[in-house]
Amino acid sequence: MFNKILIANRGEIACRVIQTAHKMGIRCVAVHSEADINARHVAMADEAFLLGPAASSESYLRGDKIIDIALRSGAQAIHPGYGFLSENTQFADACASNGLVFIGPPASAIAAMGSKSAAKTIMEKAGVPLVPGYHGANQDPSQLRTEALKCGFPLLLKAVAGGGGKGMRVVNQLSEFDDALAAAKREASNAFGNPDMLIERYLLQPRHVEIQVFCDSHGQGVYLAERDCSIQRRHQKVLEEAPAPNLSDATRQAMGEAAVKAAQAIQYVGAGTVEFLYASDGEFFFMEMNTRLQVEHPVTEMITGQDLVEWQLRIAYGAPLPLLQSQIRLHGHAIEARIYAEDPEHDFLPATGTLSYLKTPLESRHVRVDTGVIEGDEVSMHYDPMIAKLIVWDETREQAINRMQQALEHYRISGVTTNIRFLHALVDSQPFRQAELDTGFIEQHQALLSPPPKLSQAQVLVLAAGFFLQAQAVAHHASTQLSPFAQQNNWRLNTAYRRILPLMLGEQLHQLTIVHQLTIVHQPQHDDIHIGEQVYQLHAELVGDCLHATLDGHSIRLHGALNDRQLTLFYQGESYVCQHYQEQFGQQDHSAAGGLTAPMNGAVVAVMVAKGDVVQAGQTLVIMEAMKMEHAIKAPFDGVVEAIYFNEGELVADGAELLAISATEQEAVSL
Ligand code: MV4
Repeated sequence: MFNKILIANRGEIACRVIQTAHKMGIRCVAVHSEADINARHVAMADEAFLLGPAASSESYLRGDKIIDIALRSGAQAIHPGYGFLSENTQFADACASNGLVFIGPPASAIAAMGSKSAAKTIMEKAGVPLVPGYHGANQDPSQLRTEALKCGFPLLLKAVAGGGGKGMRVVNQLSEFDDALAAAKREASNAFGNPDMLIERYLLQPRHVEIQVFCDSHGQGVYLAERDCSIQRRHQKVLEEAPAPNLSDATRQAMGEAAVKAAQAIQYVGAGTVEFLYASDGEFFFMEMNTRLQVEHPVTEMITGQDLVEWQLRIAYGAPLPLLQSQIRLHGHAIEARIYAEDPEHDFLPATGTLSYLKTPLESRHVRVDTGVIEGDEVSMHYDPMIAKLIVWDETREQAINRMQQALEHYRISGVTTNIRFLHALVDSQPFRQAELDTGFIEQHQALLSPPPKLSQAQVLVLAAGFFLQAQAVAHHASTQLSPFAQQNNWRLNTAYRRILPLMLGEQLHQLTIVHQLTIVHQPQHDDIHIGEQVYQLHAELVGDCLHATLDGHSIRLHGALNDRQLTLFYQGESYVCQHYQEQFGQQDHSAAGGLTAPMNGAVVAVMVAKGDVVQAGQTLVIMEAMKMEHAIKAPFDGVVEAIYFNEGELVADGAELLAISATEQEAVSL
């Protein structure tokens, strides 16, 4: 076996490969960009080399540098992971010509799947079922029109050079054909530099079912069942599961055998995935072949009990397949959810930020977390926004779904917006539970996937107040427990005291009044929390970062992450962010300098004084707003307002002088 390999990737897949390599006693060389110097994959590896700046084009895509590092470090093979260089024929060739093993298929097999029409021709010859249509070389518009008529409508125009959903166009009737063809060709020319099209009958509501195949360098091939990856959003997979629900053993076998034939038709070696469209009537058709290990491989591992990275390494070393087809058994059901840094409420825009709080569910034989990040890491815009893959396994699909829900509830992230709530709604939806899967699922069930929040605004505020108070009490206790004054509450028995807690939730500021009811005999101590006219009775205790709360007789447990004045509450797969609002007291250094300047870019929302007014130190002069937060600008000393430079509603720049006051008497000395 190899004794040292280089992993030409980052993130969770690099970590995943290192884990298996170490299990097999293989040393690992990591490569990384400047941005990833402290990344988990670098820490896990035995040694690591800097590639270059954060941009992939200057780091993880630099095949030349990577080969150089492999040679220098004495690595015998390169694992490309997925993405980046994993399906790059030049890189695979360059490895070979430098005496390095590319842990993947031969370059010729990658190339054979590069063109859709060439791939279809190969598959047709190998007897793999294809969607009826045309994939010939004759691209004459009149020829294509004739083929369209033969195919029937609706049909799909696909760019020969396309893939992953790019360069496709549905044509519903003949009258639309000429225009659609011209437009599709233009698009394909621009996107891929190749205008060629193929024509396929357009399948309605198909499922995406893919077969995991492995071939060794001795001509043997096996399939390791299938994955249903129908739950996608704009051709991005969101949930994957194995086995595919409601797929008969006969179909599994037929699809598996077709997939192995497909792989063998291109002299495949290593891990590959053959994707099929699975029609509602049970027919299946070859879609494309991915010549790499895929993101969703863990669900296959969970139901087969096999380590697919180990299979890759053994096969790359020249060993035969670890198992015969007859030895591959399936057990139970696995589901993977991809946790992305994105905002489902804003069109799934990628999110960035610092993972200031990151807690993962406990791992077991039921729960697996594949990730490349740790608490404190930055999610930047340079790389894929996937934070982690959460994989669950259980005996039945229904139990696996329950596991997934629970595991998602135990995945807590703050600092970066994620799709966890969306995933939770997805796995909990009736149509998903009933396995009504097709590639249009997410679009079709949008309403179900953004359900109303489980906690009302008032509940969130009260629970947040409880968290803030308890966190403060814990901090206070820690600092005073040795002091005789720690016992002071005893002589305040049977009294109550109140405080005001201003909380920002969303864009709204709420003034909560908290009346602390001290111990009354036989009644636990609690707080009366007033929000407007309403009063809520809360008893709360903080255990670590878990709040045990009883709110009006309902006991609730929820976790919180306190970061400075910002609190994220986690409840049943949802998170709520609120802010302990604090007026910005004229920014100390500003008042020390007597400067009455804007502390940030913002708007003047209120001018509280007029020219000539006598003001006292600490009096609010102007209220500004920035980032939806109000800031009070206060008088640094007693004085008289000499001039006001801005009116209400005006925008001001950071540092702009807002008004001038002259100090009374000797206070002026401090200026
Ligand atoms: C299709 C199809 C329906 N009929 N081909 C999209 C990605 C590309 N690899 C193939 N795709 C499709 N091809 C025919 N003849 C529907 C899709 C499709 C799809 C396929 C798999 C997963 C998600 C999808 C989402 C939209 C469309």
